[in-house]
Amino acid sequence: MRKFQTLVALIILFCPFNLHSQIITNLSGRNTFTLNGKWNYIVDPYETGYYDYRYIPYDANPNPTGGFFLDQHQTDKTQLLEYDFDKCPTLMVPGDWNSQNEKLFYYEGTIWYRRLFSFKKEDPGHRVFVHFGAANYETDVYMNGKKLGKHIGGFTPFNYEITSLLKTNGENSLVVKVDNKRKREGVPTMNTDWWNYGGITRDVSIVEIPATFIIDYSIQLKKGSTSEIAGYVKLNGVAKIQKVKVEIPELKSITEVTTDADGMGKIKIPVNKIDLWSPENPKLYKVIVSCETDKVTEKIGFRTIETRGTDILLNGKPLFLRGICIHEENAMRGGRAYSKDDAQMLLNWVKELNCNYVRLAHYPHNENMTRLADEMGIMVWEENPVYWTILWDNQSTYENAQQQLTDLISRDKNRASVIIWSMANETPVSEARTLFLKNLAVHARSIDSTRLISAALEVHATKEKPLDKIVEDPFAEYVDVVTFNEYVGWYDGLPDKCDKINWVINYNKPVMISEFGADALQGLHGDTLTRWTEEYQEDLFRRTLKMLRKIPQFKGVTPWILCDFRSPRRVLPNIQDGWNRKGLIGQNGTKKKAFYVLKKFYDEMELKYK
Ligand code: GCB
Repeated sequence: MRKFQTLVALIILFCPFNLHSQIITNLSGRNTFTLNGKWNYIVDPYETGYYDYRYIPYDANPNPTGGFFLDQHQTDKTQLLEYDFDKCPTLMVPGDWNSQNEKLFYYEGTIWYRRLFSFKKEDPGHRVFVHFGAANYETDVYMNGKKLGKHIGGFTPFNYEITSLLKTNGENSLVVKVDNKRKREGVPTMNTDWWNYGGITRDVSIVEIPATFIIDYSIQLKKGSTSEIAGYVKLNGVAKIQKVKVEIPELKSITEVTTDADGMGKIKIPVNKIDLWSPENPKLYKVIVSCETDKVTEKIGFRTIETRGTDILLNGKPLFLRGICIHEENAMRGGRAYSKDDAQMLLNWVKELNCNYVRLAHYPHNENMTRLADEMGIMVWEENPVYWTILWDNQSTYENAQQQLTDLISRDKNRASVIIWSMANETPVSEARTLFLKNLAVHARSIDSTRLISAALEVHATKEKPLDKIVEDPFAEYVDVVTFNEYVGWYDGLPDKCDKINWVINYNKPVMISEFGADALQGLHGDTLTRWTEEYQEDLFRRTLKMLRKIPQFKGVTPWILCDFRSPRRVLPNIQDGWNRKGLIGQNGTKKKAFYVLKKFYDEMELKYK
């Protein structure tokens, strides 16, 4: 154990990805060419294209012969080729494979994708990258027969430089192996209560960019300050030492700094009067970041988020977070959500509930969600997929979890809407788990000191006092907001149990409830004691909200969940049929009765905190 602790501490101190991730920030501000659309695919459950018959990866063999699926064409009729992408069917990218082809509905394994494309650079001196919004879970990328790299993690972006491999006259072939097999050492691990959608689930783009370019920047108000914007600009390329300029025209602000030999320039921007971002006023400023060789523009909002005692303060003012949990799924399509339209549909419902906040459970959602949340004035909790029973003692599992968290923070650090990074969900307390989460929290703070840290914890009771619900967790010491899931009235007794609960929460910190709920099949009616009916769910919502108001530090809640969602764990015929039915909105988009109970509660809380 001690050895593991030292190891993790060393990883945190010396890991190179600790500094800044090499993902191109603000892709939408860049010159991109989409590779979305139809991709040919091969289903490869035995990974025949990856391993030879001795189960050695072709990648490990300098002269591979045999089945490696690198998109060769049959030019010599004597050559043995046992695959042919040209004759294969297609899948849409972005999109999960499960909802596109009935035969792939339950598939967990490898699929090879191939996309041909021609690309002419605007400027011959420019560099070119291929960028993936996400692919679940393990992805190997090959361009014109050469391996670009392997990415692990189903919900975060990654990119590779292809400048030297790109044919600017003629066709290029991009081959991508995506494997969504669940793994014991993975993050998440084997067991989750959501569908393990596989495939290239988010946008794929080619990015053309100057030889030395602005790869990353962080531009946010300094923690607790409304008079200083603090951050950095980072260049990538040979001309690392340059004058960098950050302009915010509406504030008449121009700040210049010279980057160092690593391409890094720290920025401090004094501001006089700034219109702060909030749900009531989701103000975004146009920010222009430029250097001698590059320029990029983005809309950024500025706000502060802090805690004081048991309060959460947005721009210095105490608030109540009126939230709802969301999975990255379009319930009506029964597949992963990925588009702007999907995000708009989900966040419109959030607004209808009169929420000012969402919990994006249980993994990083696509970027459309946080960008739209910025515009619509919805605060966001984002979560690392450290869910349930991760291998706490495994070093590579820790590294994987930390990398995913790093990449999430890197992607969304300029989103005013994002106020909380969640380290994990419902993890069983043990020494190794608490150390794992603590190290993640220390890491998150080291790369983003401006936001709050939390995790969805659990609640317990003793045999002697079953009605005393205790929230006590060694990880609570490391969070800004003590947050927990509870299911009194569903997994734990009947709804009237809510009326008898005493809360034992001895933390002088704000407290939020990250989940509560009950399953109801939309359209199924009965009395309040009949499981699966809308009336049961409605009654449970009424009683739970009343119960939670008794917690003195109660500062927010995100009931479980906005929409019904697919889960292979949910097998009850005619009720669940592969769906978790705790949504306030059914699979067909119809609102259940509990939706209106929650809305009424939020209308009241809005008035109370005006
Ligand atoms: C939980 C989990 C969530 C499940 C939910 C349920 O506590 O955090 O992922 O889907 O309960 O419906 O049981």
